[in-house]
Amino acid sequence: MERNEKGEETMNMQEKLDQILGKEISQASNEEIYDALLTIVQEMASKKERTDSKKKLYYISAEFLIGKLLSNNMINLGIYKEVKEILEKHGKNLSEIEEIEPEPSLGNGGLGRLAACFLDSIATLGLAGDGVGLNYHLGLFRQEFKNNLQKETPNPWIEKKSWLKKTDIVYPVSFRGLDVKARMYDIEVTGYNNLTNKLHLFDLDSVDETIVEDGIDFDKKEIEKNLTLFLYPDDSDENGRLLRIYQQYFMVSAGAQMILDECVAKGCKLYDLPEYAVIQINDTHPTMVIPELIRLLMLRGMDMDDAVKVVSETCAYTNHTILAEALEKWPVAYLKKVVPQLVPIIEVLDDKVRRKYEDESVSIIDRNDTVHMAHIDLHYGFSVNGVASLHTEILKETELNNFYKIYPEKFNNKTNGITFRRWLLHCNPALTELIDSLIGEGYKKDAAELEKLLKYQDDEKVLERLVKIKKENKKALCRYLKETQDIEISPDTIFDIQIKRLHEYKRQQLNALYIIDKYLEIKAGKIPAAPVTAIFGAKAAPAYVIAKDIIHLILCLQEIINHDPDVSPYLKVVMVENYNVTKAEKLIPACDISEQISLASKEASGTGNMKFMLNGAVTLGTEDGANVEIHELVGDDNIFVFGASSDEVIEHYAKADYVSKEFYEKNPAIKAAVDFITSKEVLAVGQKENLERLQHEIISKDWFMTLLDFDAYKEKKEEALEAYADQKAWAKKALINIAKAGYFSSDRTIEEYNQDIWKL
Ligand code: GPQ
Repeated sequence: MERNEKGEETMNMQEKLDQILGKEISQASNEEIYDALLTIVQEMASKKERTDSKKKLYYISAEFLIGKLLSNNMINLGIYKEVKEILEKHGKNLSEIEEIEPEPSLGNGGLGRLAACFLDSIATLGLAGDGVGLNYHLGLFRQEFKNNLQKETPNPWIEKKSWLKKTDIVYPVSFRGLDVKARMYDIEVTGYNNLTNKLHLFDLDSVDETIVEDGIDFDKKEIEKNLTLFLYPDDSDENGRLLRIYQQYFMVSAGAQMILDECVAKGCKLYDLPEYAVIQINDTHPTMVIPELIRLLMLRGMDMDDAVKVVSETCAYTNHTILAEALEKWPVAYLKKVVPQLVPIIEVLDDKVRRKYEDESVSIIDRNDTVHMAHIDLHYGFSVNGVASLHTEILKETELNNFYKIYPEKFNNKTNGITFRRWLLHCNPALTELIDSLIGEGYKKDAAELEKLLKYQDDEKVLERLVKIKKENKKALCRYLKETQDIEISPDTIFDIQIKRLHEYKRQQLNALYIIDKYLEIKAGKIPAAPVTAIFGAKAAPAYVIAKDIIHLILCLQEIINHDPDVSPYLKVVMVENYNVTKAEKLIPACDISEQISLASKEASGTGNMKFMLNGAVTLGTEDGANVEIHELVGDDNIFVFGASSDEVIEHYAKADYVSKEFYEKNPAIKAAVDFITSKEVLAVGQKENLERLQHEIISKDWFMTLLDFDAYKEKKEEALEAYADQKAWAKKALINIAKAGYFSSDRTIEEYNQDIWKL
């Protein structure tokens, strides 16, 4: 026994583990050890809960892509090393224990992962800020590959013993003709050497997983049984879209009631709500929180004008996209079917706007009786921010220009960031150790200190160590891919990685066309100087047909190329199955070239780009999203930039003058690559319908201008591959990328949110 500051007897870690296990560590199974560690971490975390804050942030989001929590929490609580050593002493391996934890499936992509990084940084900075979301039982979906196609299956992740703590807190939520109860579950969010906040996830006791059959199909009308089954249920039919409204309202109504309760419990008079709460609305999924809060305040006796004022001073909105199809719009008729109580409020909000502004484009309800959710946020929130400086500029000057003219003071930029605890300390311990040995550990709290690494940019010993660490990480990835997918690749090839949601604007198809071009060159006898392994990971939304066709093409290329003895020594293709946070943590540290090739102007920020940079990969990218800021930070010599600029792209759209067919017909390399999609080689392993559809899309539409950038991409990629041959010069680029990555710590981003928006 040891004694704490108060002189009480406390158990050390070893004693705690022994006590919970009731046996020697060496005699316990990995499952038992995992359970015991979970108990210890939860107990430690809950002791650090903060209780003293007046004002609190509520980050409300449909997604929280939090990843596995055990190691991250142990790092944040400062017990990781100790536990690892104790386990090793007893013949146990922490990474094997980590394998046991299921990854929570509560998010889809960058938006959800950003929310998770933000929660980590909020707690790390000691700010009072909780997440509010939904507890999806079957998650997004699990991706499986069959016959070179994506198949979706449920992804159940909640186990008997998990990070979720069931609470007794229950809020009534009413839909048209249906009253339900929202139960709150909590996950503790530990800060690095700091306090603990919470992620509140609402759920319905009556949800029934057994109604799911045949992949991820289920009866969309059985709301009491299906409400929190899946994140983003298929919305290609009306019932699917209605279900999304049910989910969104369930989340915001329960969330709003919780927020009001917490504030009142702290002594808040409802007119003073903005002094107690600030609500950050993460894209438009939670937008209904605005009319719902107004409704709840009116129920508690406030008149509407006052309620509107109070809510407008409490809510702030983050925009994550300029893609028109991603900005949510709900027909009034749908809202009437699900949440009729909100419709009169939204109508008054619209009316107020119409009285003030003649410009129809800023109205909330349009001529087709459709509600533009973002417009509610823009008029009735006090802040609107983009997520990278280019993105915010495009919002101000183009996409939301009409709103910018009305409310210039509301617009601000908050360039995204990532938590270095997960994306360096945990996922790349060897690199972390090297950095510690060179510049000390100060960078773990102040990421800007990474710049101290710059003085080693010509230090051969340091550069050699960097190269060695990368090589070891690549070997580890090779072992992992062999074990999980029985794919064999060589760590002596260049690892070129594109991992992100599958979307046409992200242009995985451009990468695929390059791979075809390379394949054809090798077949024609042009042997590349350096062998490359092209690695992808991506899920496509189940109803997004072309995205699934692109996955199909990549899987076909994987089969053809990897089995072709003429080609595979120089080129291999890997599509990682069921890409998720856990897999990202293995892929990113092993990457040489980071593919960030979205059509300029379309990627709001990107955050994978930052994770790769931090782990010493060099970006091959367009001037899009946060790539622009990466470029500015590392300089021309340490990034490979190509392609049309966002201004050019915006002009092409304005003039509608991009014709993909002209590129296809005039450029023989493009024509050969596009034709190959339906060649006999690909048809031998693929589906005619899918491949023809994709090919037709590229030739006749190509909305995201893949062919426009093909030549520039190919040229730049060749340049990058050649540059790789000079290992020392490459390592220097890697080192400069790491040193300059400090700006992209989410601690910096959160400090800015707090200073400019939240003011906690
Ligand atoms: N993002 Cl609107 C998503 O992941 N999902 C979405 O529904 C929307 C945006 C991403 C966006 O594409 C990335 O560029 C950003 O880096 C990320 O949000 C976080 O801001």
